[in-house]
Order: sequence, then structure tokens, then C-alpha cells
Amino acid sequence: MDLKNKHIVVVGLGRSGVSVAKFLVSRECSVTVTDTRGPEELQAVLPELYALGVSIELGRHESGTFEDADLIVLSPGVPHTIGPVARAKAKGVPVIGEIELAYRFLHTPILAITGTNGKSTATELLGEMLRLSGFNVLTGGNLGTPLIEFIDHQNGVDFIVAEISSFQLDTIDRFRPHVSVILNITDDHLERYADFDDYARSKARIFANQESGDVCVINAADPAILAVSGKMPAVKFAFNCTQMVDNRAWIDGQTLWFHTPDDGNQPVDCSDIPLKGRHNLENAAAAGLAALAAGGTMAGINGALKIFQGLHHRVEYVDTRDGVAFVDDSKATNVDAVVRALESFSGPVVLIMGGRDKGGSYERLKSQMARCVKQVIVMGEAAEKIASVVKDTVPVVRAGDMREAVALAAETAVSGDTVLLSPACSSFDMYTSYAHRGDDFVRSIAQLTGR
Ligand code: UMA
Repeated sequence: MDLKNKHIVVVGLGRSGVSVAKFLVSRECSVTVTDTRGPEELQAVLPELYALGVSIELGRHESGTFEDADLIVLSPGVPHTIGPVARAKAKGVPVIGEIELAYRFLHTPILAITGTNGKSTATELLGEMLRLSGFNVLTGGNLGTPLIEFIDHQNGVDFIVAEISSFQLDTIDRFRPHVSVILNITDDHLERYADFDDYARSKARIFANQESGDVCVINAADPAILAVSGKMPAVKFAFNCTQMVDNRAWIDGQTLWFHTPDDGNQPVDCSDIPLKGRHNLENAAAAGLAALAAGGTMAGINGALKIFQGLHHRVEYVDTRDGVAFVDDSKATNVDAVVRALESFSGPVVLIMGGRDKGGSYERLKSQMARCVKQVIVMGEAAEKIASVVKDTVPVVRAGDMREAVALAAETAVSGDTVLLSPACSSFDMYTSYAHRGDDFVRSIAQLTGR
């Protein structure tokens, strides 16, 4: 891709947009960045960009800015359907995302993982499995480090393991991972997609450019994945943690089995895996198959599964006060993630939920709530919507902020109970990220008095 002297517009000045702008300047492009936020909110990044000679448009997106570009690079959080982008596209201006731009300059094989839930866990696990198999690996993408930042650090790297979101897949063109993984597809981000099928089609783009030498790892127990993955040139490596049918990984009792090309079926004892819950066995199966596809060893797979303790803010134990355990699952930003979290508790649970609604239904929570939740505390923009759906199943109270939610939960919980923050919503109504929200939960627990 020849970028020299091209005029490129970068949309969104978050972590990926700033990295893209810096990369493009280093490749001698004329760069304009545009963000709907104003200068006061972007103070931390503006001086460096001005010093690099970048033109900056803040507080709006002018259509003319987009239409004058040779190329537009979108940040994942910017929908590719917004007016200025659509109008520029109609005039023939090419539009890609950060992942696509990075792909054109990465010569290291990419292993890409998508799915509604478990992406970050599976990405970290796969990275660890390959490292323990003797490879030099970088992990990033939606996980945190934009792929564009890896371009100048590829020397001696064997693989890039990338968490890829549907937002990132919406703006690919030629992006072709050597190994792709789809973990699961359930309701999420319906505020941005026309409907569930539209969202599922976006996930399926991860294997759209794969060829016969590539591998696609799929969860054969997930009907939505089966519906979108019928025909593909890539070799399918299927896993199924509910039954053993024609798969490369499966569960039998307390054993996770992998079919390896050279040594036949190889067992992993599930009691050696610290990660809890069936969903984590699915993540382990998917990561293991992707590792095998890339030449990883069973020793590496076993070693990683034994040491990996899970991610921050994902069903993470925080503290016990007067016999009440506090657990941070702030990363549960959709309904399915909360269902999965509740599955790993026998109860009683006091559940703190809410945040920015993502357009899905909360109905699916009711059966797990009836089983193990004694009270729900709702907060944020989605509070009333959640309360109206679950109030006949479980008592609901409202809190104005996290501190009040934690105090109310501590009043209700008795020794042996668990207070679980598992919001089912994004954090952006009150916080900058799920991590920011989880940190506030932890801080609010520390501020509890009398416990
Ligand atoms: N903005 C506009 N115009 C718009 C919309 C947004 O200018 O129409 C601006 C915002 O004002 C803001 C900037 O765009 O300044 C934010 O861009 P961004 O949302 O793409 O955020 P980044 O900081 O670049 O982070 C992105 C991913 N964010 C999203 O997909 C929302 C990060 O994933 C990712 O870690 C990072 O790139 C590096 O690859 C986060 C995420 O929440 C964790 N992902 C979603 C999820 O996991 O559910 C998909």
C-alpha cells in the first residue's frame, strides 16, 4: 500500500486513532484527524499531534473533510454508517479501519479471535500456549494494544495473536488471519447493528478472506456460528464442549480432549485448570485448537491452562467482608456474559447491574436469577429497563451510583452470600471503560464502613 504524500483522514482520537495518526505521519502522509469531542476532553493527546504537523478538526465531523481525503481510516468505535463516511464512500473515497491498515504492513502471521464473550481470555490463553511452546508472540487488538503499534516491532516475532471485535471486522477489506476463531455469537451491540443476523454476519467476516492453507476454529455447539460458517475455503477445526461428534476438541466427564495431528487424542485434566465455568472450557478448547493449528505443543497448551488465572474484571474475586464475597465482573457488558457468570455461582447472589443499554433483551437472565439471585441492584441509564423486566422474578432496588449500590448490597448480603458486579451493559453512561467501572466497584468496597 503506497501511502507517501497521500491525504488521509483519521476518524476518532482514542487509542487506535492516535496510533494510526502517528503511523501515517511516519510514512510521510498528510494527516487530518477528526473527533466529535472538543479540545478540553482531548488535551492529553493534542500537543503531540500538533507537534507532528497533523491537522485537527474537533467537536464535529465536516463532510468536506471526509470527501477531500484519498483514504479514510475509522476507529472501531465510529460506526461506518455515519453520514459523512457514507457520503465520502458514495463519492469513491476508500474507507478502512485500523485493523485493515495494520494488516497491509504486518508480515507476521496473525491468529485472530472473535466472539461475543471470552475473546480477551482466549487471546491471552492462546498467547501463553504459544509462548510456552517456544514461540515469540505479541498479543493485542481489541484487547488493548492496536495492531498498528506492532508494525515497527515485528523483528523475531513468530505470531501476532489478536482479539478482534465486530466493530473492527466491519471495516476490513483484505484482512486474512492465518488462523481465525469464533467462540460464540449471542445478542450484543444491537444499538449499532440492524438486527442479530447483521451482527452475526459481521463476526463471520473474520474468515471471509481465508484460503485453503488457513484454519478456522469454530464452536460447533453454537447454532448462530453454524448458521454463518457453512461453506469456507479454510480448514475447519470444530470444538464442542457439550458432545463428542466429529470434532477436534471435546469434553468427556472431567477431561478436555484434543485431537492432535501427530499423537492422536490427548487429554487435559479439567481439575488442573484454575479457570472456572463451562464457558472457560470453551475458551480453553478454542485456544488449544488455534495453538495446535499454529504448531503449538500439548506441553505448551497444558502449561498455559495450568497457570492462567483469568483476567481483571472478569468474575474476579476482590475481597471477603464479614463472610460476604465481593466479585468484580465489570467486563460482563452483555446479557450472555451475566448468564455465564451466574452459572458459576450456586447462590445466594446480590447482583449489581446497569449502565448503558445495548438494545438486547434482559429476559434470558430470569431463569438464572430465579435460581441463585436474592436481590438485584440497578444503576445507570438502563436501570428502569432492567427493573421492568426482572422485577417479578427477584426484588429490585435502585442506586444512584456505585458507592450507593455497593452500600445497599452490603446491607442486604449476609455471611455466605456473594455480591457480584455483572452489569450486562456498557459502562459509557458513567465511566470511560469497563475497567474504570470495575475500579470504582473495588474502591467502593474499600470505603464500606462497619464491615
Ligand atoms: N468518535 C468520533 N465519532 C463518532 C464516534 C466516536 O469522533 O461517531 C470518537 C470519540 O469521541 C472518541 C474516539 O472516537 O474520542 C474513540 O474511538 P474508539 O471508541 O474506537 O476507541 P479507542 O480508544 O480507539 O479503542 C478502540 C476499541 N474501542 C471500541 O471498539 C469501542 C478498544 O476496544 C480497543 O481496545 C482499542 O481500539 C485498541 O484496538 C474496547 C471496547 O470497548 C475495549 N471494545 C468493544 C467491546 O469489547 O465490546 C468492541
